[in-house]
Amino acid sequence: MANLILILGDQLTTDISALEDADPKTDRIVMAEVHDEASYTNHHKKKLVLLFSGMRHFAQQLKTDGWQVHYQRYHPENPGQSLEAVLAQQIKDHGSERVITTECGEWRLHEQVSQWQESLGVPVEIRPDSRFFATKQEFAAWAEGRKQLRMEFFYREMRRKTGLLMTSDGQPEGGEWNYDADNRRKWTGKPAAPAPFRIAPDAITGEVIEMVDTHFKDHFGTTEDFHFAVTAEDAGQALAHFIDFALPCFGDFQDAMSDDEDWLFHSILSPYINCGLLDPLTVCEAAARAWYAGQAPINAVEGFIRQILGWREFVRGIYWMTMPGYARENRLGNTRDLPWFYWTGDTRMRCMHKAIDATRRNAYAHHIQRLMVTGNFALLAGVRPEEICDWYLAVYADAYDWVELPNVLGMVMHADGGYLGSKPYAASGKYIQRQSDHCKNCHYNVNKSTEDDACPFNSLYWHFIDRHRDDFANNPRMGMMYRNWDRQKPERRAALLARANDLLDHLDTI
Ligand code: FAD
Ligand code: DLZ
Repeated sequence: MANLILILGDQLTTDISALEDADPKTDRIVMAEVHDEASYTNHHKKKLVLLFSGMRHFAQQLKTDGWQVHYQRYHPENPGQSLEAVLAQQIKDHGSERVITTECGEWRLHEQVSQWQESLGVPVEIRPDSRFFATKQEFAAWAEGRKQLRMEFFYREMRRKTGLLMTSDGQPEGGEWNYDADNRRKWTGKPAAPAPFRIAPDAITGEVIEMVDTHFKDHFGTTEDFHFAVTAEDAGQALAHFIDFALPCFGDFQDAMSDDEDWLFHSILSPYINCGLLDPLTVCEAAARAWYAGQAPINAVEGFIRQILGWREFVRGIYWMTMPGYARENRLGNTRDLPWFYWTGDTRMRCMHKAIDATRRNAYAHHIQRLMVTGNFALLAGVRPEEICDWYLAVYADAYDWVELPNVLGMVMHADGGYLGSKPYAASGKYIQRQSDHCKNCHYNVNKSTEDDACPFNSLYWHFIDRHRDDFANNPRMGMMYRNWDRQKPERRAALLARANDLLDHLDTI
């Protein structure tokens, strides 16, 4: 039977389930750069380059391996500007009898693919995505009957299932499941942070950069200094670079931020893992090997593996269990628009400027910048979840709805009523001061709260606490905050709320 096998831009691996049992003699692989996928959000230019160049390299590899590949390069005048249109034309041209694909990662596209059997007039087989540790069904079975879901318990299941960092008698290596308490050090410049892995653009990437600069010039960010890997081989080198140079300090400085360093000791592997260039098990095994070989401490290796085996799987499970309703959640009733400086970085708040500027240049910011700076600010300011989710989906090279949405709507905005996290990660400027050196270079004074030059995070924090008393006062993890707030003198509380209200009225100019 002659099949069309559709491989999406974030499925760049020969281990993808759509290729299982495929026959290079009769089956035809389809890959297409299309306007619909390239423009459903304002994708960062570097993400477009990564995916289009990654797709072109992967298609070339498939052809070299003997596959028949139909590859459509992007052009605004191509007749097929959606995946469905490209498939329809291929079916017409080749009389293909069936379409095979691996389930996609976004509800938006999933809904379309589910209609294809009818619209294309041939059977469409949608196979599970086997690149995850837990199937959707396994996660749903684990979650069933639980009122709140906690990553830690799911993570332990995944440790037991995979045997990662487990002793032969089923105990966690080192005696503890979680070494997070050791992972909160501030970074003061020593040890020096390693430069991130870089690879110079080859001719294919060069062509893609030119194309993106021509046809996607209004998209966020820049293609300048593009240095991501675009092949599995080079992504493997990026993994080796991380294990050798950054993993040993990953744990210690996992929650640190710096005015001078964009990347610190993070792996910068999410863009590759999410588009298929790296396999999550390979990544976790490489980290575990470093611990067994004495090259990295347990707090670093466990902390790193937990992010992939725990958080990444956990948010994916939640996404598929709760969509499409999850995307509409707004349990804190936020109504504010996203301040314009999220797109420009043009704000006097040093930490915000630094995080947004790095995002614009690199299509990357590390977890603490996303969670405790840009995320924390949106939470405190009461930005509508839909708007802040759209921003996060657009600006990062690793962003796909399945991973971005639960992180933003659940973890950051607490818009799901605490289904994903037991308490909001709301924090004042003190947290940012403790974890970074931004405050010493800031226009605002982190030690002030009510004055004109006071750090905006301080009064906005108390405004958040005050306006959400009904939501959080009975939360055992928030009780102390309410006691602290209630202990303050009425004049002090009034001054804090006045300062916050003034900031909220002038968000675009702070
Ligand atoms: P490292 O710090 O080196 O972590 C190692 C790996 O763990 C990452 O590569 C990633 O695969 C995984 N990981 C870590 N934390 C998470 C998490 N919370 N959820 C899922 N995987 C995780 N991650 C994305 O891949 N895509 C997104 O669109 C995305 N949006 C986010 C939005 C917000 C508001 C927040 C708070 C987090 C978001 N994350 C997202 C999670 C995390 O910030 C990124 O995975 C991480 O910063 C990627 O950089 P890294 O590869 O250097 O990660
Ligand atoms: C993100 C993306 C972009 C920008 N472009 C394409 C594309 O042109 N062709 C394609 O097959 N896939 C692309 N992708 C990835 C898809 O949007 C992705 O598969 C879905 O968002 C589901 O995760």
